[in-house]
Amino acid sequence: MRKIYYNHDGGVDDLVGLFLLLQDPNIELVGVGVVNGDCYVEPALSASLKIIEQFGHHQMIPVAESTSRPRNPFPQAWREHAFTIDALPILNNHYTHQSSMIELPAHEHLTHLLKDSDEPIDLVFVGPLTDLASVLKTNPSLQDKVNHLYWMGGTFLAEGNVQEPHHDGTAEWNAFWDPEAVAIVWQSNIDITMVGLESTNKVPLTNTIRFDWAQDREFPGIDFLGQAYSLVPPMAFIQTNSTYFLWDVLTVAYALNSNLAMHQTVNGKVVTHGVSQGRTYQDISGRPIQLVYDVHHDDFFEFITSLAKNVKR
Ligand code: AGV
Ligand code: CA
Repeated sequence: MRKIYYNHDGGVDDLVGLFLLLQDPNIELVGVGVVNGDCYVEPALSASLKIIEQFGHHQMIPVAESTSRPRNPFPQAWREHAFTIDALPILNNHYTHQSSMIELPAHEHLTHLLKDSDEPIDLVFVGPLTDLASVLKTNPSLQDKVNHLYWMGGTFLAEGNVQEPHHDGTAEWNAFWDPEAVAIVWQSNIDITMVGLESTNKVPLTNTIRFDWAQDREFPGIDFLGQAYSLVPPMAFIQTNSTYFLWDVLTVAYALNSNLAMHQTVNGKVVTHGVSQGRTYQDISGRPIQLVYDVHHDDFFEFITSLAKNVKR
């Protein structure tokens, strides 16, 4: 069975990504790390445990809290979404606190998982790369235990999604949170698929999608999608700084099914300091990255909807 490790930072789509990984019978989710990034980590951990217990088909999945800290923290308004997800009645009606928290920081937990595994593991990171950078700093040889890294982050477009007063707007947020971590991970020889803004820009949350999910809400998994995404604003008329895309969900879906999107190899570098910090850019001397630059939009939504229907009524 293919092994996947998931490291997320507690946003709405991070938690939906966890939910979807639990619905695929063809993979083994070997561990989860939760970073104090696009969330407050306490409710994000608690919500992760509830999602595993409620929607995890009796899988016991170890969850560890990250000790990673930002160079550039996320806006508070976004981080607060985790409190609401954790409080959703559909995550609290049966909760019995059975899921297990690991007493190690996430990067140490990941170190052990890689060391102890006979076969290489696939990593899915949908927040900053800090925990993986920490693993590689102390145990560089563990890069050989990574089969493939799928990362939601970065962009080679001129425009990123950071709008902060000390920055020029060229970076994507997960790279901006800890640019040095991107540089460290990119120095390794790990095979990297980067789900950049090129493709995630093509899967905004829209009111049509919300409406479709609402029609199917007798399926508990579809109801969960609808409730979770009710916290965030859709693409209605124009894109704003808070417009929500299915960034991490596309990353998870692509890791599970590479037919859903298109990729090409690009040589990339990252800016670690100054007004463009976190910017990823093409450079012939950069390291090869498999960039997911486009997506089969309708196939993607069909894929996640059918996974969500694996939760029994
Ligand atoms: O840059 C995308 C990353 C993804 O991992 N996150 C959200 C996803 O979890 C940061 C982010 C960018 N714009 C946002 C974000 C927004 N409008 N709301 C919340 N988070
Ligand atoms: Ca995220």
